Amino acid sequence: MKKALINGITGQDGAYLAEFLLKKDYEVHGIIRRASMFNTQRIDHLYRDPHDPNARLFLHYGDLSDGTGLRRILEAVQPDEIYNLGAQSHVKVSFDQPEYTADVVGTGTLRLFEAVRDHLKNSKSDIRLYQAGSSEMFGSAAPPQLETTAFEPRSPYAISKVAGYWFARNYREAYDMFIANGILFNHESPLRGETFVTRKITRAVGRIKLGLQDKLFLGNLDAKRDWGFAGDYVEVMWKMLQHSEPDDFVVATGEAHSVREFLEAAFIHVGLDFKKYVEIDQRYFRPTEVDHLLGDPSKAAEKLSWKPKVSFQGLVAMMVDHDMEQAEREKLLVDAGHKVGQEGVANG
Ligand code: NAP
Ligand code: F7E
Repeated sequence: MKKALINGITGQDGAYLAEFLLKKDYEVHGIIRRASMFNTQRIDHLYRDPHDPNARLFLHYGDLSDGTGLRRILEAVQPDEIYNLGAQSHVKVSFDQPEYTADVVGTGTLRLFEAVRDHLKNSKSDIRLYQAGSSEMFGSAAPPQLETTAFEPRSPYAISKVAGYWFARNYREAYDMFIANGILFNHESPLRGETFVTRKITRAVGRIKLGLQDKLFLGNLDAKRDWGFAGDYVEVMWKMLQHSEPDDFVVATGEAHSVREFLEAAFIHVGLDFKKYVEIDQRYFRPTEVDHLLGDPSKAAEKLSWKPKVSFQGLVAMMVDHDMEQAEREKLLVDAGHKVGQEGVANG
C-alpha cells in the first residue's frame, strides 16, 4: 500500500485529494495545525478512529513554520508521495500579512524540501513531491499563460509562490529530487473558503434568496479568472507524480470569465438580478490587481492525458445549489430563534 503525506489536508484541495487517494487505496497521512477549535470539517467524513484496524487516514500536528516537526513527521510516516498544499492562500490577506505569508509559503516550502533532502540521504528511500504553484505567479503577464511564460507576480503571496517554484526547480536539479510544480489556475467548489470571491458570491446568493441577507459587498468586478473545479484538479496533482519524470505543468480550463460574469450567472441560477443586491466596497480592492488570467493547459493534456470535466456553468450551478441548501439549514435555525453568523469578514 502506497503512503501519501498531505500538507494542508484541512483545506479545499487537501480534502478532495485525500478522498481521491483513499479511493486509490493509499494510506493517507495529513498535517494539521493546532487550533483552538476543530478545523477538520472538510475531512471529518473521511476520518475513522485510528484504533479501527481499517483506518487509512492519519493526522499529525505540524506547521510549515516548524522544520523540526516536519522532520519528525517524515521519519514517522516514511511517505512515498508528499503533496505540499499548505499555505496562507489568500492574496488580499497577503498584503496585510506579507512577512507571515512569505515565511509560510516561501520559506516554509524550503523547510519542507530541506527536511525531505536529509530524509532521503538517511533513509535511501524514494519520495516524489508535488509543489502547489499558482497562476498568481504570472501576475501581469499577458494571457494566455503557459509553462514558458515569464512570471510577473503582483502580491506578497504570488512572490512567495514564485520562491517555492524556484526552490523546487533548484532542488530537482541540484539534488536529483523528484519535485513536480503544478501551476494551477483558480479552482473552486462547495468546499472553497468563504472569503474567496466565488464562494462569497454563492453563499450570498443562497442567503439573499431566502431573506437572510440584503446586500453583497464586493471589490473589482472586471478581473478575469480561469475558473475550474477543484475535484478535477486534484487528479492532475496525482498524475504529475505518476509521470516518468518531474516537470512543471499548467492546469487550467482554457476559458476565462470576469467576476461580473460569475456574479450574473450565480444570481440568474436562482432567478435574481445581481444589480439589485451588489454594492462596491473599496476595502475589497487589492493594492495591485491581477487583471486577466487565462491558462493554456495543452502540456498537461498531451503529457498527462488530463482535461477538466466540469464547465464554468456546471461549476456555478454546483456551488449555488450547495449554498442554497446551506442557506435553507440556516433559515431553519433563524426561524427557530437562533442567531447565525453574518456575511462580511474584514478582508474577504
Ligand atoms: P486553502 O483552502 O486555503 O487550504 C490551505 C491549507 O494550508 C489549509 O489546510 C491550512 O490549514 C494549511 N495551512 C495554512 N497555513 C499553514 C502553515 N503555516 N503550515 C501548514 N499548513 C498551513 O487552500 P486551497 O485552495 O486548498 O489550495 C491548496 C494549495 O494550492 C495552496 O498552497 C494554495 O496556495 C494553492 N493554490 C490554490 C489555488 C486555488 O484556486 N484554490 C490555485 C493555485 C494554487 P488550516 O485549515 O488550519 O488553515
Ligand atoms: O479573487 C476579485 C479579486 O480572492 C478573485 C487563491 O486560491 O486563486 C485564488 O486567488 C478575483 C480578484 O482569488 C472580491 O480582486 C472582487 O481579482 O477569489 P479570489 P484570487 O485572488 O484569484 C489563485 C490562483 C491562488 O493561488 C490563490 O491561493 O476577484 N474580487 N471582489 C474579490 N475577491 C475577493 N476575495 N473578495 C471580494 O469581495
